[in-house]
Amino acid sequence: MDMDKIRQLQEIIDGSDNIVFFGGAGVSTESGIPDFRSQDGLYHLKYKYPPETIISHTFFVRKPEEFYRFYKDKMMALDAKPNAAHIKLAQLEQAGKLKAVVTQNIDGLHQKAGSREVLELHGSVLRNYCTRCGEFYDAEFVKNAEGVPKCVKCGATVKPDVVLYEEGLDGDIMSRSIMHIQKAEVLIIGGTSLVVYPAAGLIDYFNGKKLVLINKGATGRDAGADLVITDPIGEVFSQIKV
Ligand code: CNA
Repeated sequence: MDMDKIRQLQEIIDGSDNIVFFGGAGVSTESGIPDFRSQDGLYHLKYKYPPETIISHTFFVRKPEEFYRFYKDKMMALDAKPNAAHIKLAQLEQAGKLKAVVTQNIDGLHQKAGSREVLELHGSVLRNYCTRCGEFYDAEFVKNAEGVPKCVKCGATVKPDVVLYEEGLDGDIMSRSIMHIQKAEVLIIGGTSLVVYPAAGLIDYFNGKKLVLINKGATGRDAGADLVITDPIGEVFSQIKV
């Protein structure tokens, strides 16, 4: 690990009480959840259809059995535990230094670690609703259902509160995310390839002092960052003192 860069990150964190974190699937790989674009990510596995196709709205409507086979197997990691990155971010919020976590993740691990202001741009596997009557179902209900989960009240298909390809993002969550990023003094971006839009475009609203990027692979934003760290994000945060 590049300890000089860790020292620089510690200095940036020590010097601000207005930090926002923007993250993606790479934040949870050290919790055992595969991301999309790493070498061992879901996009490199061989399926009958590419993952982008399976987790699209059209596919959900047309082939719900196949959607749920993939989704339950690959995207519902209900036993995963927060790693040092999730935990340290929650502690930074508790210490009054971090104002919000804006995440593309759908795994609920930031909340499990104790973070309170978590803006889930792409929803959460932990919430599911009947497509007809709106009845709420938890993740266990979906995971344990045989095949496609059906509403016990009206019999219609239950859908995860997850933003599938072709679906729009929630306007309120978008505007709250923009508000936090616009007001931030330090923006730490971590574990994201920054290629999924409109989420990745939110970082353009940052107008603060220090931009930090913690990502194993290179991103299109490395050149504009004040500090770029390419070590695993959980290991990086495990070195940070709150
Ligand atoms: P991505 O495109 O798969 O990119 C992940 C990035 O993280 C890559 O650039 C990796 O190099 C990097 N990375 C992987 N592990 C680490 C690590 N330990 N430390 C530092 N960097 C690491 O994922 P994005 O989030 O950018 O793409 C957005 C998609 C992925 C969103 O729609 C998510 O919903 C979706 N997703 C979420 C989860 C989850 O909730 N945990 C899992 C898989 C996919």
